[in-house]
Amino acid sequence: MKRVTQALRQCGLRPIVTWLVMAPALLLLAATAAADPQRWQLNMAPGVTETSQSVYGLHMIILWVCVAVAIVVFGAMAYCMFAFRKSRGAVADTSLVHSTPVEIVWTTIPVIILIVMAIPSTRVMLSMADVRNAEMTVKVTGYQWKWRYEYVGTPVNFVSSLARDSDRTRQLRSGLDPAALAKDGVNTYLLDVDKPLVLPINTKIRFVVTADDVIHAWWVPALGWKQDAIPGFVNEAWTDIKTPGTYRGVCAELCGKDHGFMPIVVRAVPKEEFKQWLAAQPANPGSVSAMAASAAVPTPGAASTASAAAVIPEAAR
Ligand SMILES: [Cu+2]
Repeated sequence: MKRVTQALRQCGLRPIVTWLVMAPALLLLAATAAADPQRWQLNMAPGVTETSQSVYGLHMIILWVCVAVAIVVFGAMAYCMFAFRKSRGAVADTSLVHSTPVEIVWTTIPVIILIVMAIPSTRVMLSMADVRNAEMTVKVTGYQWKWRYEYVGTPVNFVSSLARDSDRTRQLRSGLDPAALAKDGVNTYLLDVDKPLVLPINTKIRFVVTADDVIHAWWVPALGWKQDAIPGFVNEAWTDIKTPGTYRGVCAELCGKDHGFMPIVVRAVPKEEFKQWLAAQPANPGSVSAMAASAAVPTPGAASTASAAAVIPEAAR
């Protein structure tokens, strides 16, 4: 090893080699630092949830399998084209045409590769679908062109729509600069809302997702999944956010003229802060889950008049 380092130093290659070793590590670091997608980002970000990180891991495994397959296949093609070229007097070998052993080999190898890839994929997909043992449930309803969030079992529910400053800026000939809406260096133009969805970290949260008019899709890349919001259907998903922060997403199903103007903002906070936030929210007796909650509270009218603290589910306390 010492001799290798010495040789590298002598020929002046040492800094280059150091950079070659360091660059992937730095890139990985940059990717983990930014949970939301960045401009010119080449790879997926690992996200901030268990699911998003397993999806990222899966994506990397499959990527490297594809790279290995590409190297073998294109390498063999390049070698054959060069080594067996006509100018060297090569004659086409017809023994491989309609050859049963060759057919068997090149069918079996891809099948084995696909089976090997299916094992980790199925594991991740099953875990993504497993909404059992959730500590709280949030109902998400898509509307043209906003989202309603209901903290099931509490009287808290509200509508989250595009932030006023983004809305003003997007108007035709508004003359306003979208770049002026950046917050802490993050561009929030069309990616900000009036009321973000606040969630506790380190909590398994189940989502039930539906829509009230047309099909929408609820998507926050940092959480690692998107879920269709379909009128008349209730789809499920879950998340367990590990890192506090603000994560942004958008509606991911073309839903009408303002499809591009119904962003999603998730603010993940420590459990204690979430409890305080939830307790401070005004009760909204108009919602279905609020009515169910008030029915569950023994003192009549308590849920609709008291603050949300009265019916915060046990898990959120
Ligand atoms: Cu939509």
